[in-house]
Amino acid sequence: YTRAGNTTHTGEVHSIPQDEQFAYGTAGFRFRAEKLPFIVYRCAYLASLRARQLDSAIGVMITASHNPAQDNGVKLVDPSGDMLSSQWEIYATEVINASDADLTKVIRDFEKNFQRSSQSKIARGLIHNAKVVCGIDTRVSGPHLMEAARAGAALFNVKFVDIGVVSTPMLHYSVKSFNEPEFADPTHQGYYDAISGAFKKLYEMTQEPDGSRYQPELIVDCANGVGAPRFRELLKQIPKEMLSIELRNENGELNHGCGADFVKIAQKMPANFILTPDAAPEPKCASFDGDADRILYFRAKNGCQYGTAELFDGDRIAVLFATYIKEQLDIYTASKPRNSLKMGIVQTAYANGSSTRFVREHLKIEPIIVPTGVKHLHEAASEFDIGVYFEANGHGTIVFSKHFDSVVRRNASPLVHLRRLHLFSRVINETVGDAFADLLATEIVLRHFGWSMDDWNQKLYQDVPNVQIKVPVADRSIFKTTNAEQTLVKPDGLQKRIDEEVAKYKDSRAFIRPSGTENIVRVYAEADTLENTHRLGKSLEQVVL
Ligand code: NG1
Ligand code: ZN
Repeated sequence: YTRAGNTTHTGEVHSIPQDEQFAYGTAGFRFRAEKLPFIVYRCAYLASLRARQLDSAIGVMITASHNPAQDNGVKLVDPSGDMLSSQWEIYATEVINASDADLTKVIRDFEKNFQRSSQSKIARGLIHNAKVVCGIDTRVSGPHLMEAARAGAALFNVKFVDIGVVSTPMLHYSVKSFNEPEFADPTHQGYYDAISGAFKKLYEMTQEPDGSRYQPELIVDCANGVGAPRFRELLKQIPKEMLSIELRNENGELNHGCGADFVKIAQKMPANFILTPDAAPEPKCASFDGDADRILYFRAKNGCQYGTAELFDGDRIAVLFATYIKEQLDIYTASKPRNSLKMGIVQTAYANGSSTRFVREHLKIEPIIVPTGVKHLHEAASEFDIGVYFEANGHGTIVFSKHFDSVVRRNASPLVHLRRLHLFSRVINETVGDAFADLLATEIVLRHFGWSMDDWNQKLYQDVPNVQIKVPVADRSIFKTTNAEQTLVKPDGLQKRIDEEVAKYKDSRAFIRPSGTENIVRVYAEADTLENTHRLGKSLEQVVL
């Protein structure tokens, strides 16, 4: 697994130039699968080093999420199931970018540094828990990359645990479970039991209000990815009377014409779904992405172009969760004002303007806006006792503080709203956004309020019409932003032109930022009508070109 001898899953050597540079982006390293064997090998080696340094399990997830089937990627997961620490992202970049000739020296320097901190522990026989835990998604290149990871971890003689084909959130959950055995059993079954167990208990405690319009039927688009086999297994734990779910897009081409990213960007019904609401309506649908860390709800949109989907996106799920939590918290705070729990909501600039307004005006919470990338959202959300974070694309979860632990989880309170909060926090996968967990949590809350899709739509807020356009560019690094990516500072003069275009429309908002994962610039625009949104989007596309 060298740059020169980078052997791919097809058995060919796809050698990598000695000076080709790679960066650890918001999604780790992600490219065409041919590039990855030597990258995965070095990443797993680095994971083994970190595992020894912290005497903990460290995760290696091999996936390219919503990208096409030919791609793959790798990212590392820290002991509590969080994303890798920023300092180690820099180390990862350094180790991957070394030439074959320099690698031994780079590695030796690292080992010297890190052994110094872990040496005494090793000497005292205190290294028991160091291991590299590795999972893959359903791509054909996965098993070969798993072997590259195994070889990388072996370099430093650290135990390697292959957990097979899993969703990204399952890998995060397993890593935390290995390090905190009281959290859950570190197996697929352990994850299913923990999440579905909390769901079933909370279901029993949830009373549908009189006149409830909640429907337990749901059709799920699995993006032909890992959600299909793994969610099918999880659902075996949940009685049909509680949730009646039909899975579609289980075995076709990964992310092709389906999946959460497709539905979000195209705002269209995915393949194998009825396209019009007239024929036989499919009232409630949801879509996972390829590695099942994102989820969107949707349905066919009335009175629109054939195939148009009405989205219930990450913002709407976040607001739904926050509304439920606030209801429980308000009852609690009324009785214990001095031991209050603080809830925060974190969004990015892509959040629909109406959702931001709703949070501010109705939930009375000032939303925190951070740059794109789960890492930023997770970090900001961790400042609260209950930190709800979601990207509009459906990646999100809720994180809970130590104070929450002691007030809610460790205190077996007889108060029903606290027990609800406790169980809700266990349905949620607090390590990372999880399509399965978020789906179960959404269904619980809709049932609690007695809401249909119509209710969920009408009782919160109406989305401002919006559009997202991908504009291919030669060099996206010339675009520099500030103000949580909402203002362009480079190239000179562009922001002024954006402002001029935006000023031509009512209720408008727009920004342009370089993608961190693709060689494109993204244009985002909102305006009073869909037509105006498209006009504004098009004119901004011209500004970039
Ligand atoms: P980029 O390509 O930087 O916009 C995309 C998503 C992010 C995040 C990452 C990681 C949008 C607008 N951007 O980032 O939210 O999910 O991929 O996969 O959806
Ligand atoms: Zn994903």
